[in-house]
Amino acid sequence: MPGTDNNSRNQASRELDAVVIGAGFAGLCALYKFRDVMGMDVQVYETGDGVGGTWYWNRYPGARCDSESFYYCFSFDEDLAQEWEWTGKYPEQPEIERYLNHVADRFDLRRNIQLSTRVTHAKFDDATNRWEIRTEHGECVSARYLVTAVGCLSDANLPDIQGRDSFEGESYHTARWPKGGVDFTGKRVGLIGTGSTGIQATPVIAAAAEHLTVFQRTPNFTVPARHAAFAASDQVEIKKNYSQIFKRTRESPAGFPYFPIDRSTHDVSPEERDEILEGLWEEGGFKFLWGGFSDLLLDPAANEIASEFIRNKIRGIVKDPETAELLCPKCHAYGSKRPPIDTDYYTTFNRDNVSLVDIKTVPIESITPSGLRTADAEYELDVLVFATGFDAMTGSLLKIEIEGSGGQRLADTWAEGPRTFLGIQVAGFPNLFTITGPGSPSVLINMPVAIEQHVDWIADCIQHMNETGKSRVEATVTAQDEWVEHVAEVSQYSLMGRGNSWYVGANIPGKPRVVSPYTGGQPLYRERCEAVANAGYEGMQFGS
Ligand code: N01
Repeated sequence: MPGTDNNSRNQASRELDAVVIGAGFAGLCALYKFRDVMGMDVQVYETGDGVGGTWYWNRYPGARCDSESFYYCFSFDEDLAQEWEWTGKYPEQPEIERYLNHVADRFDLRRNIQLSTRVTHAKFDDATNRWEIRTEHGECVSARYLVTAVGCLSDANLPDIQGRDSFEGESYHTARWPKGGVDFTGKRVGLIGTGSTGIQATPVIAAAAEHLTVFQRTPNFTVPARHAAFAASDQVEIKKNYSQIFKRTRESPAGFPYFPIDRSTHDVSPEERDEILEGLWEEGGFKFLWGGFSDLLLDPAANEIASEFIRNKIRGIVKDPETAELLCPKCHAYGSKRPPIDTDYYTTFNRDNVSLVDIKTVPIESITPSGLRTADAEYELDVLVFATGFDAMTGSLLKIEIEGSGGQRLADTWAEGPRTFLGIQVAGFPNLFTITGPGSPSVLINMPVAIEQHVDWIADCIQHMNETGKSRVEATVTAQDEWVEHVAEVSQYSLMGRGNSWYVGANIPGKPRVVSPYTGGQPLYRERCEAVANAGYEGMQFGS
């Protein structure tokens, strides 16, 4: 059995204060807060054989964070922030994985983390107000609280393409990449998917492979990252300003230490507008979306101006006009799908060893033992890469068989789409807390900021229960219904819910189409969470 060195392996009927599922950013943060700050008895279970979550699994070539390193990290410990040295602006996967391992060691978290252990079942007992949690190894523990830290983008989506398993070459999903890497030398590689992952992986695979064929269903807008290494003076400046940087990440709409500019695209002349967009393109990163104009995600006409600006960049960069036009998104607004940022994506299509295949017009018919077949061509491949994304927001939660009060199943309760109160609690599932759950800003803001806010809020709620002698808490149906309605209403003002993306579950056949993340921005969301807590957890009912 894997992980036998872990301490809780033989304690099948252990009584815990909390079980946390997942040892990525969220699980590590929760363990630290609950155990070291609150003094709780906590056990973390993690499927992987290392900590890191997203940054453990996504080790594909080119994997790099799209948020800047110095604020894509924990703020809960000043010394941690001061001692860790980020090497540059956008850290690569190994660097973030190292950081999270450092956090696990620095706070001695590993002694309460059981690796290589998937939680399969969780059942709430109304008689004891406790969760009974079972793992794939047959262990069973009891906990007052069940806290899910399973990630929003962790359930890899391997599309059900005919003949998929008949392929005789190597095939990999980007989120299940082998630890030793993949040698592409002299190989013909096919890559399916042009989301953030495919866009990061394409240039790196192209540089190593004999030939890379990118199978594109939907072209995507991407803006250059402009990655740069930090100079020693950058480090000094960041560390000097850390308290201010972290404060700003908690106050800004997207959890970055920057505030969006309050200026409409229509407030300036076309020349000035182009100059601003050009400046943002040169600067690179997410700022293109919110650093120039405030209406790109609100006004289709404003959005179209930015969209056309990017299309013209593609036409300028990609030498073959037919390929350039294929790479130009024309059916969705910029930002209606999560915008990628890239390093050399479009220029990669100028390489002789790279070709682009439009599978929207001529779909994939099947995967064959020797490659892939579309309606009009056969592609001989040695390696097939699936950069096909995730069953986002709900996939990993629903993989666990969760039974709440009265034996109701989470999968049934969410059959028409997820329903939560603040994205943290679910009516009918007492003492369950979902870190960055659907209905919270989660993926739309800088994740460590979203995670720390949830962990703090959950800890305060548990503290309130301890002080008032309660052993059971759950959202009321009324409060949950109102929140779900609010999330849906707010989403109507944004273009984010209008693309066929994982934001709305459109990437998974048969998944109910619901805008899962809260699009109202961090300040409004935090205000609401604080108001609920300050009113004695209004909208939640307690029992003993
Ligand atoms: O997944 P995606 P991703 N046949 O769902 C295509 C985060 N992230 O892994 O658009 C053919 O965005 C699909 O086509 P279409 C980030 O939040 C962060 O790239 O559905 N194609 C699409 O092109 C991101 O948004 C970072 O038509 C199929 C692609 O696969 C999220 O993760 C880095 C298909 C999937 O794109 C997910 O990104 C990377 C099929 N059957 C990712 N099924 C960093 O910040 C799907 N596709 C580091």
